[in-house]
Amino acid sequence: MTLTSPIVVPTQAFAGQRPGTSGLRKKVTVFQQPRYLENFVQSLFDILPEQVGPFAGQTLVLGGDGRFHNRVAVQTILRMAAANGFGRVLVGQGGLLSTPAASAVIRKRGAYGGIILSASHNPGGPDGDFGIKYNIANGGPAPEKITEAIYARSQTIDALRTLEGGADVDLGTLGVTELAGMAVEVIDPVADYAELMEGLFDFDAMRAWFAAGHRMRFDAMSAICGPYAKALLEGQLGAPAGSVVNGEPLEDFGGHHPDPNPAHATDLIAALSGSDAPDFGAASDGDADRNMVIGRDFVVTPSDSLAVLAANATLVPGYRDGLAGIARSMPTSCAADAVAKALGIACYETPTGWKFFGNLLDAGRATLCGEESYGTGSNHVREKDGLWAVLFWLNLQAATGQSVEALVRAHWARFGRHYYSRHDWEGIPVERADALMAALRAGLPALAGQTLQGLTLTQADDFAYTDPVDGSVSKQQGIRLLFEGGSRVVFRLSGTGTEGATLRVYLERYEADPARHDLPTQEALATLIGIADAVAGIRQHTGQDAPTVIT
Ligand code: VG1
Ligand code: CO
Repeated sequence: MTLTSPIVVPTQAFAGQRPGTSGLRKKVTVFQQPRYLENFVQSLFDILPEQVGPFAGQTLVLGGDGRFHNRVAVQTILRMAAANGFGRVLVGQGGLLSTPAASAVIRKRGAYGGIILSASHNPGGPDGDFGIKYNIANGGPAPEKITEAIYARSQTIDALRTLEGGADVDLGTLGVTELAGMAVEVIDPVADYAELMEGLFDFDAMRAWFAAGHRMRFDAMSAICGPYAKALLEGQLGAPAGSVVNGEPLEDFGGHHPDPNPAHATDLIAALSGSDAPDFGAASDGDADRNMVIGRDFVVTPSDSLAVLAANATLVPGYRDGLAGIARSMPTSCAADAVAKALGIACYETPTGWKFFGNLLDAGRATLCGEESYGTGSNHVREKDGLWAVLFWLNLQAATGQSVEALVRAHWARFGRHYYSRHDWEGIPVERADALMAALRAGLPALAGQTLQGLTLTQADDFAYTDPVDGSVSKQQGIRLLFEGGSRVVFRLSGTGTEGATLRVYLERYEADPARHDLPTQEALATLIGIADAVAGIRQHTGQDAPTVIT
């Protein structure tokens, strides 16, 4: 038997280990460099005692979305956690945990925090992306103060603590083993999460809905939601076997982009078209925190989804008593604001990224949260939650007997429609993208009060957010052009990509008149699309003719 003993290994800093919108994401090949992952993890362990408090003897949750490099990384982190003095690691069987399940486990087990291995919606495989993020004791993504401290430490780090000798920990069998004095508990990745869902939704009503012959197709995109969706939809709710497709997690997601939107989930869109299609379609992303929901021949925007869930929340047992408030990221449409106003509750506007919702949820100010990027969630965890949103929609259909399309159309008739689209310009050389944003920023003062293509600008600014709970300030979170009548154009650069820069252009127009609720979205937004290009000079700066992805 080889002895396993703690060692200190010298190391050198790597440039660029700054977490973005959601953790540190790089190419797998970058993470495969010796000590790259180790440096980041040690930087995290180095700053935690001062930023959060001592962790000696405490519990860490660990798991990932199963993408390529997950298995290697889990073993590395187990050794480092033991060498750094954690008392116990709860790790999902096979090293797997979806992002929302990790959040649920951290909260339920009272863990000190958790490490989630995922690059979420980014492609995987040996040439794809890998990622790591840290979640705090509330189950949510570490706030900027912590991510910035990790980054700062990563730039001065010179030594790592790990173990030498010994074999890999067996993660295939549930139960507890020991690693250099630390307990490693392999847990069922689905159990805690499934129990939480049962407490929120009317499972009997949903069972009856399926028993009555309704059909759904859930596309797990060969990512981590498969086991969760199968256990809940097919296992507990009685959806016919085969309702969950692409339900086996694959290390390379079958070569696809595990990004649930109409541009990447084309199979699902096709399968939901025609009179013989299932009643309900849904998909989730690499780490199962995003969702797309669609009806038969009917796509729902994530912004509308948040608003519909909020407006109907009291039909669902877990939200029967109503909502404390709603929070949405700034680029997300104002559909949720209209609902909040009608309900007489607050609606918060935060920067992009789930980490900004944590304080509002902890303080009991918001109950539901959402982002335009196919992310929806509530105070049940501190992450967005793909399957939760799907169950919510199922519960609404079961409770009302109405189709997805009928629910959304009734919503528009009551609140008006917020036409919405996001145009992504990917693969822009970083200097060019930076130049575009700098020019936009510089041009802001001259814009206010102008009339552009017939629309009057009421405000043009760079969004800054002051957290109402802890007072922390986040600046330069996106350039906004706000027009009379509620139209908006927002520009920001992505913080999750690993190649060049991605410009995201968010477009929104409000339409109260039901007679005009059936326009094709891009047509409804044509004027704003023209304004966006004219003001930002997108084609000129990028040298590209058209956005690469439109959702
Ligand atoms: C994108 C989305 C953002 C989301 C983030 C993480 O960030 O726009 O809304 O919170 O991804 O989602 P960015 O910086 O690329 O625009 V996930 O499911 O990839 O963790
Ligand atoms: Co995700």
